Amino acid sequence: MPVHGRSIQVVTVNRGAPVVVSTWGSEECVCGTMVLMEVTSIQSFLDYFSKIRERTMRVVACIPPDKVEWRAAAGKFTLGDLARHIAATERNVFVECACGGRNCYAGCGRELAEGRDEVVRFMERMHSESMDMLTRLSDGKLRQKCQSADGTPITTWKLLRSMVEHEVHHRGELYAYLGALGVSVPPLYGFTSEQLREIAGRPAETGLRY
Ligand code: NI
Repeated sequence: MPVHGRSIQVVTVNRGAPVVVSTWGSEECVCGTMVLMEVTSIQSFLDYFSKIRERTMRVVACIPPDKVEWRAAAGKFTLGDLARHIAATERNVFVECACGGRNCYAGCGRELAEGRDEVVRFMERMHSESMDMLTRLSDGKLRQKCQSADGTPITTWKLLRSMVEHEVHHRGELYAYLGALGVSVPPLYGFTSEQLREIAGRPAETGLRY
C-alpha cells in the first residue's frame, strides 16, 4: 500500500504492511526489499540535490590539473568530459525538460571549459542556473508530465529523480578513474570502509552526513 504525503518518505513492505523508514518516499513495493522514491516537494528535492552536488564537487576538486583530459581508454569520457557532462546534462537536459523545455544538450567537450578551475566554474554556473529554474517549479508541477530527453512524456519528479541517478553514475566513474590514477579521493560520507567496521555497533556519537 503506497504512503503519500508532502514530505519525501521511504517506505518498505514488511510482510504486507507498509513501514515508513525515513523521510524519503516510496510509492509501491513489489516485494519486501524493493523501495521506490517519490519526490513530492521541490524544496526537499533541492535540499537533497544540493548535498548530492556538494559531494560530486569534492571529487571533481581532486582531479589533478594535468589529468583533466585523461581518459581510461579510447572512446571513453575524459575526467573533464565527465564533469562537464554532469553539468551540461543537468542544465540542458534534465532541468530544461523538467521546466517545460526540450533537450538542448550540445556535448561535453573541452570547448565548454578548459582546465580544472574552468571546469569547476562551468559546473557551478550550470548548477546555479538549474537551481534558479527549479526553485520556480511548483510542487504541483512535479506530478505533471514533461518531456524526457528523447521527447517521450515523463512525470516531472521521475525525470528529476533520474537526474540524481545519472550524476551519481558518472561521479562513480570519476571515483574509479581517479583511484586508478592513484589520486586520493574523499570518502563519500566521511568514513572509510575500515572506519565503518570500527564504529559498527557503537552507540551513536555523530551521524552519517547526508
Ligand atoms: Ni551520461
